[in-house]
Amino acid sequence: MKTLMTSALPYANGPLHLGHLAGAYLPADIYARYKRLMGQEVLWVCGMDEHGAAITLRAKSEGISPQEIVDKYYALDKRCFEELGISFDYFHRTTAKLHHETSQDFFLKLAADDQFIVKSSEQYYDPEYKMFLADRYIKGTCPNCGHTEAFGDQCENCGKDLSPSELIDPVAVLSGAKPALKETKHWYFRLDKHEAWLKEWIGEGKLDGEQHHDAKAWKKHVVGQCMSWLDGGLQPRSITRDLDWGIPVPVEGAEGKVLYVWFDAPIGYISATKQWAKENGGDWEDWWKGEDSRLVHFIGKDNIVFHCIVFPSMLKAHGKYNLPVSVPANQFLNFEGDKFSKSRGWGIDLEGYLENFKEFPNHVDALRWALIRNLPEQQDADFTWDGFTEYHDKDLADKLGNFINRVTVLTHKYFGGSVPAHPGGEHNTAQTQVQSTVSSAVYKIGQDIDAYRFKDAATSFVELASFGNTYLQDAAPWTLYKANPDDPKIAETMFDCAQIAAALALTATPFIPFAAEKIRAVLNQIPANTGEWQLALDALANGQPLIPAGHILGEAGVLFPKIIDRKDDSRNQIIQRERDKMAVILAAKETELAEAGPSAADRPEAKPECTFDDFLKLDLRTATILTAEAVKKSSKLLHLTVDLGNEQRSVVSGIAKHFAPEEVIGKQVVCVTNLAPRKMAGVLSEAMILMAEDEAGKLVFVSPPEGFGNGWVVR
Ligand code: B3M
Ligand code: ZN
Repeated sequence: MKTLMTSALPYANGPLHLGHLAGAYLPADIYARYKRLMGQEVLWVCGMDEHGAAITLRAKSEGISPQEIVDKYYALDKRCFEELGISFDYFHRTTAKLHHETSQDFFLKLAADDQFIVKSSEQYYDPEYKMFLADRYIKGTCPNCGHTEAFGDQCENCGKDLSPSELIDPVAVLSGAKPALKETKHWYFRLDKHEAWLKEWIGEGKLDGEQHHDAKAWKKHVVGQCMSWLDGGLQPRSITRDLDWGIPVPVEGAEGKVLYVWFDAPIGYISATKQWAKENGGDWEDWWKGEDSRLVHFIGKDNIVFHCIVFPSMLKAHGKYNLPVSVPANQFLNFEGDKFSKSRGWGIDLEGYLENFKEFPNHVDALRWALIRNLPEQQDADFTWDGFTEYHDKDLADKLGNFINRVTVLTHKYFGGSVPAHPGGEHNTAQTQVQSTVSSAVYKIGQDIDAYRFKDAATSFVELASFGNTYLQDAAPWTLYKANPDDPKIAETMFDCAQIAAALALTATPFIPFAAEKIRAVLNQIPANTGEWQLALDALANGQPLIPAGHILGEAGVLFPKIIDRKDDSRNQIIQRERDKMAVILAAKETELAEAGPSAADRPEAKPECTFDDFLKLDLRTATILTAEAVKKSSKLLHLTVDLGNEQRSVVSGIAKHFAPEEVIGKQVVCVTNLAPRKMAGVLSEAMILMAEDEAGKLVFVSPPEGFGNGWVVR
């Protein structure tokens, strides 16, 4: 079985940041590298998404042509991906002639099969620019959440899929004019005709009555988003736009119209495969239609519907194409507690990281590793420079690098660098604890990667490195050597450690490919080859060593110089410069907030109306905090005892980031006393203290004025 992999085509309208890497590219790279090491056939295609209103808007704002924009970002993204070790088999672009032809042919086939309806409708038109207002050319208030800067195709605040006509108080982005409504016609893909089979395919993994994939193996948030879309009912979907940048609609009567970017972009996966086949003598159709080929889409969560509902419907409507067996969409990565924001300079883009960290040892692997250890696989995650430092120093320097270095140094010291024979003979390793630990670790890391559980795979990798360090420390060959340099236990220990080191060097490759090559060099091994992981599994299963006795190791060295290093602060200074940039932005934001004062827009959204009876259900009473202490397993919680007049209660409150325990003792508060008791971080909470949150997110007590007694009812 071979695997055709795709990663979401990045829009060519701006730089990529760490969040993009953690979403559709780094997970896919781990997967592709592993599959190749297992000797399994993989083709991984991607490319630039170079059409769409967002690009023409960017071109207008930079005063250059759309082609110049896409050329700029194609070159930038391609270079950044290469430097970061993102090992696509082909990186195409949707302005390529072959893509235009492929998309137009796809359109014509669907048109011939009556998969479209042509409808005229009134659309917003900019009287000044004399153009219809598609998607990003129009902004207005989101009908769903009230966000005043929602686009004509999506509200970036609540993520709702919109059409321009749904916007409240629409405004033309370019001219600022109030748009007029004008008649125009568009081609609509009959997505509604696909609702029934999609429900069965997404919900049960079945296609035309056959089991197509394991629906339970799909991520819950992917299935959830699709099912809520499907439950809302599918409508015919407009797939043409009145724009002058894009792929011309290849039929009579469509002058001045182009294919909607989300119609042609996924076809970009097909044209990329075609281009690869053209240049490498492959059979593109076999990858897309062959029975022995499986399709996997790697994306971020904002692209789920397009990859699980719209594109599969297009493929099914066209006929004979395989549908994806998995779409392991990641959630979002935030940066230091907030969303990445180019406009606010919050975050770091790939180009910026590669430039600012180029003096940092192993800068690419350090970033890859920090992202992998904190991937937003099931829920959003937060990248922090503290986390970056900790993952690098604890995992890579202290555990991995330290172990490889010690094994090499000691093998040179006791055996002249030659891996000693295991006293019980090489086949003896089949029964040793080390052999079974290494074997199950190499297998588990692979199984986790195969199941898109990359964080678990990385954790198992770290556990193997920790096992190596513990095994070496417990064996203490340096003590044995002092007592008796010929103690066979020394040879056994160093032979076993060489096996653990070899397993680490091999299994590091999908995660930190450049450092893995360096580790292999220290072990005097060439970079891991296609199929080598499978060969390692076979060897381990047969009790064969990964590194045979007599193998001469290379020279030891410090593979990962630590960031927090008393003698050399240079690496930490590189990070400190990034922290300083953040501090400037945060200070500017606080000044802006202070000057602007509280604005209605900052207020959290009002909750839905409730009845007076709802309110009467709450039992609110005054109380005094008697004791307060931190909760061991949490940085956010304090454990309090409150006096309610006729009784005392244990309360757990999320205020530890705002108040020290000693600050709150004696405070008079208002409590909700009839919530069901529950445990938080293992501590029982029998009431809740009312707090208010100011614009900057600071908590303050909702306290009665002086002189209140405890247990007085608040109504
Ligand atoms: N460029 C959207 C995005 O970057 C789009 C992905 C296309 S994949 C076919 O989020
Ligand atoms: Zn919204």
